[in-house]
Amino acid sequence: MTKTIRLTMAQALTRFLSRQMTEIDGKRMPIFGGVWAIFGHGNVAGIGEALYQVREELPTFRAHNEQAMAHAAIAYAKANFRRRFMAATSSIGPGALNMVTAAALAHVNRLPVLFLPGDVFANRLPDPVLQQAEDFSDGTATVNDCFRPVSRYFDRITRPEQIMPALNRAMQVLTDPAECGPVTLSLCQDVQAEAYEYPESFFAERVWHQRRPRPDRGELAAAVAALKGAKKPLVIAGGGVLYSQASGELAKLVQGAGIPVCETQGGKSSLPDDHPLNMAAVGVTGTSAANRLAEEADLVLAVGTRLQDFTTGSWALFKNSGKTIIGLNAQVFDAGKHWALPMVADAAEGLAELGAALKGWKAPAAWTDNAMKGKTAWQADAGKVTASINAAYPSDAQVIGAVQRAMGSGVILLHAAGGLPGELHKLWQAGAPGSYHAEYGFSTMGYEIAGGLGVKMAKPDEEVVVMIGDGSYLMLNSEIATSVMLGLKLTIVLLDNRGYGCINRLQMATGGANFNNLLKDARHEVMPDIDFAAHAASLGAIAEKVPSIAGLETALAKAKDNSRTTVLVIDTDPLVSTDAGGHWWDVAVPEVSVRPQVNAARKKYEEALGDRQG
Ligand SMILES: Cc1ncc(C[n+]2csc(CCOP(=O)(O)OP(=O)(O)O)c2C)c(N)n1
Ligand SMILES: [Mg+2]
Repeated sequence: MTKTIRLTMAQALTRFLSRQMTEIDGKRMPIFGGVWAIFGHGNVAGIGEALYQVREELPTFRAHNEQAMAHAAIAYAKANFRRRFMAATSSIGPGALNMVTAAALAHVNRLPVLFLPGDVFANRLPDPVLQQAEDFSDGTATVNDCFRPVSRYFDRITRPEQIMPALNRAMQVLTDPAECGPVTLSLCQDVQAEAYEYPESFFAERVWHQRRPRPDRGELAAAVAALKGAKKPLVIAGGGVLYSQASGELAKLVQGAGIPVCETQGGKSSLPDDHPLNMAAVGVTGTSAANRLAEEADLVLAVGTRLQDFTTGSWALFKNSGKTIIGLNAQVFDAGKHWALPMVADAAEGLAELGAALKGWKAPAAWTDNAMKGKTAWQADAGKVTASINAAYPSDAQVIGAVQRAMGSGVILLHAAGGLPGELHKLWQAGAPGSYHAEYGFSTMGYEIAGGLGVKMAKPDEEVVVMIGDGSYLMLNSEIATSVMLGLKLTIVLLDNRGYGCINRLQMATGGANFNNLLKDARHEVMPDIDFAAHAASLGAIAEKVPSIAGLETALAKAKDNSRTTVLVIDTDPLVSTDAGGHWWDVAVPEVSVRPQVNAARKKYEEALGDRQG
């Protein structure tokens, strides 16, 4: 006889989650770091009661906004290189839909997170329940169907026993390096509370290990042959290098073969900034050191990257028409992009096998030497734009310089949207793998503060520095209060340029009038003058507006000793960004317009389109 235990579906679910383990550096620990929850009628009695039962093994955290709590969960997984993750549960309707943007963020960035939104009654008897959207023709449709296109696996739980195969599948997706992404189990409210005789074996402790697929022999041989024939090879390191913790193998391969490396936003910190072969950022927000090599490269070894438009300059960057791209990626969809020679494998395994096969082979010394010269030239350019000045409105780059001087490279630096991603990608000198945390797959305004909180939960002993614009701050800042409540300190540097500076600059570059981006250019009766320091202080942070770059450095040095989240606000110039480095990006300009500036921008745009490789 199978031994069973009578539990509600929600109790079975939380008990199961609390028993899933992993091993990191030989230490066994729960794979779920906890559950973020905001309760409503759709989950308080079911999941809420069940989370209380396991609160010691599987802690529950309360947030102020469902999107933000999901951001924290996702950042936690990213900071853990996808080895550990979290769940996020909401009520039905608005609470659930607040998580959909975060689901898309995790989907784009290939990050594991378990969404547990409440759903309408499976028995339909109370319909329409509070917050139910009614479809006149489809009785099975609920708002939670919005999770389908942004989940790697979606299921609606309409019977209590169904949770068993669903959780089996969920764990496969969350722990697989290729499939990895958000899982949504939509939990009908009545079913959460329904009991079933679950087999005890379902709750046995399971240990999940990271799968590291090795390359196919044929694909490996083709990649080695292509590399050996290369005169101008270049590696692009993407986020997959970090998730695979392949930095050591990457360094070994490129040092052995003299191949320069450049990094995507997701891959930055794969090698430390001061590694002589690290040309740093590539693409639209790239360094001159990386981009001039990308233009000439005859072989591009793309490791663990989605090759998004910011990396490829909308496919106008790699100008060598005879080039070969090798796609080393755990996911076949990415490995074969743009007619690349696919090499489907874990990054560390793939790099190790390439390194072994290439032993003794070296790229022409002139190519490697030329790369290192370019790096020295770039460092001189970067030093100029990040140097300290005494101006009322410093640039983002000058603020970055101040943060770097005050905090060094030993912190975890986090950002997501606005002008900062471009500036930081070029200019931040990253240290250890994972010390640069960019959410630039979805570039979600409002990721920053909650994301910082998730990173701090994953790495409580590290100093987490969040850099954020005024626009992003105003969109989602509530988890400052949560960070104070949980005693998890963040250092937040808020750059106030009084509006959406980067989009205003993009508007001007595409011939547009200054319109609806900076606060001064938006329809208003009263010009806003927002006191960000007072706002942050009201949420419990230590907050200060600093008068200058020097003032920021002093305040940052002081903030190191603060035990509470600290927000430092500095006024900045909305019109300046770093010209050095960089590459064209495809932003469609109108074909006809009454504005001559738009027509002129269109002409330039059409010329640039001619550079795009097929
Ligand atoms: C949720 C979301 N809405 C809109 C955008 C488009 N967008 C990208 S940056 C930006 C402005 C950001 O303003 P701020 O945070 O002040 O940074 P700044 O551009 O001034 O550096 C906007 C609207 C986005 N990335 N995310
Ligand atoms: Mg701004």
